[in-house]
Amino acid sequence: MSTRSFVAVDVGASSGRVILATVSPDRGADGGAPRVALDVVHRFPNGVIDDGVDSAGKRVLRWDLPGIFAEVQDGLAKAGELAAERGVRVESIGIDTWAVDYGLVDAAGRLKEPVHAYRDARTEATVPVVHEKVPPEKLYEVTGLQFLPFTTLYQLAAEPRLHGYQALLIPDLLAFWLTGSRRTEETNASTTGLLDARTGIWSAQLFEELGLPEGLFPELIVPGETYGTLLPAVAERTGLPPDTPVVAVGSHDTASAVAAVPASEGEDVAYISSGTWSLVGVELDKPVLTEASRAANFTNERGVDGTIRYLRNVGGLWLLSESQRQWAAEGREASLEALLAAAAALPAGGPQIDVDAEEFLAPDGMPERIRAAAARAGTPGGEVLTDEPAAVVRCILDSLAAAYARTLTQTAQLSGRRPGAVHVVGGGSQNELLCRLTAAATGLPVLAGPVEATALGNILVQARAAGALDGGLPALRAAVRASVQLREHTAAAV
Ligand code: ADP
Ligand code: LRH
Repeated sequence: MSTRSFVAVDVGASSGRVILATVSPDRGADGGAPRVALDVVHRFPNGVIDDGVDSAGKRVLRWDLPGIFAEVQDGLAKAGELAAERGVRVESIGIDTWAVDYGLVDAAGRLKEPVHAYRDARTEATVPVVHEKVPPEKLYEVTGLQFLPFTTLYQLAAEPRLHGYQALLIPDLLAFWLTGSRRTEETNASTTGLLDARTGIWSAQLFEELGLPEGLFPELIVPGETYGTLLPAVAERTGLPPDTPVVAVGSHDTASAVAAVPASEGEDVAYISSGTWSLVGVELDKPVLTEASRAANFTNERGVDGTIRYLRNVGGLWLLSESQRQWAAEGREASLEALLAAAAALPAGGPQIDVDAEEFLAPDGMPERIRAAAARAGTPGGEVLTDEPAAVVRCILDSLAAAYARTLTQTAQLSGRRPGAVHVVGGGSQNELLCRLTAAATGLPVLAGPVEATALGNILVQARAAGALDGGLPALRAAVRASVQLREHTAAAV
């Protein structure tokens, strides 16, 4: 059987990539699972943009969506060129990005204003306003979503005007610009705080109680369905045929990453999706909506094939990348490789911080904020966190590993699942020191990889929709296992 080609557009908070993937349905002599090979044809940096202060003196942070869309089209053009060189056709395109953010689009399709980034301070004022209308206990009962101050519903409450506009989540906005079709992909819709966790559809009751216009979001679309085909201008700019479909995938990047966690069939799917955030949890088939779950701030986000991603947002490598940005600006050592080597040489048992604290959400001055938090937390031996970059890095990684261990223990208590290993996927799976510290803190074997889990999950859902492979998530995961090499870290090896 011949190979099949698909394109993944995967845009994270720190970088984006466009990937041409080859799926080989031919199971070969060993009768194994289909294999996927990825070619990253285009990479580009991403990050929040400082847009000054608003009338209340609050910092305004945005994303450059037109810039991202230009990069996406450049990537699609490169993918088309590589496919042409190989004499293959791009069968479809899938898009995933970070969650919760949206653009407001008018009837003519124009953006009301540049898109706000979720780290923007505007929701500080609106969280209490929303909770006044619907108390947090009630929100949890309906949506099963953890409290994060930047969840879409708090952002929408900051909008001076919604009538006459539709809210398009970021992957849906990119799909709209590619195809002209307006839809809301289900896994990402589940991060808005407006979807009913039990039914998987918009909660009419919450819309009413929060005074949100009906039809604010376009109709839902589930992974595997098609948004539409390329607009003529996009086909012209990218060189791809106009009949190329854009297929919905787990458009919330974490949903695509979890779909590609290389767990074996029958194994509990326990994961740390490690990038800007660390998403720590398990896959379930039903939400957990208990008061204990709410108190522990666990979320029930929707995954591919109607699964539940039962997890917590734990602080992530944002703390490290923001610190690196600061050190680079000061002319100090900022290379990841050098910092990690120096941090690995430091002794265990140093100062730790609460990586989940809201004080780390905003950009700028990260090392100083970390040192201040470490001083407040203190250590039994009275050690002080110096301003040496290596010491700060070690503090971040020790604190992340400890938070992962706490969260996995809680996951087991709240969900009743007791996984025998934890899979670390995403960019952070390359961080050997963090993987080793995680194995030591959790006492579980850590299986690291794939780095590009999100893109793999994106591709596999498209491949299945095109009939290039079949089966449920276990079949998709078998294809991941057949395609990548995992690295195992055990507590004993630390
Ligand atoms: P996002 O999708 O949120 O933008 P990624 O999954 O791309 O995040 O992960 C980005 C993070 O991965 C970086 O902040 C960095 O800390 C980590 N990372 C990337 N490359 C390496 C590497 N070679 N070694 C260790 N860590 C790495
Ligand atoms: C990770 C992620 C996470 C969300 C956050 C906004 O990229 O999508 O799952 O909570 O970004």
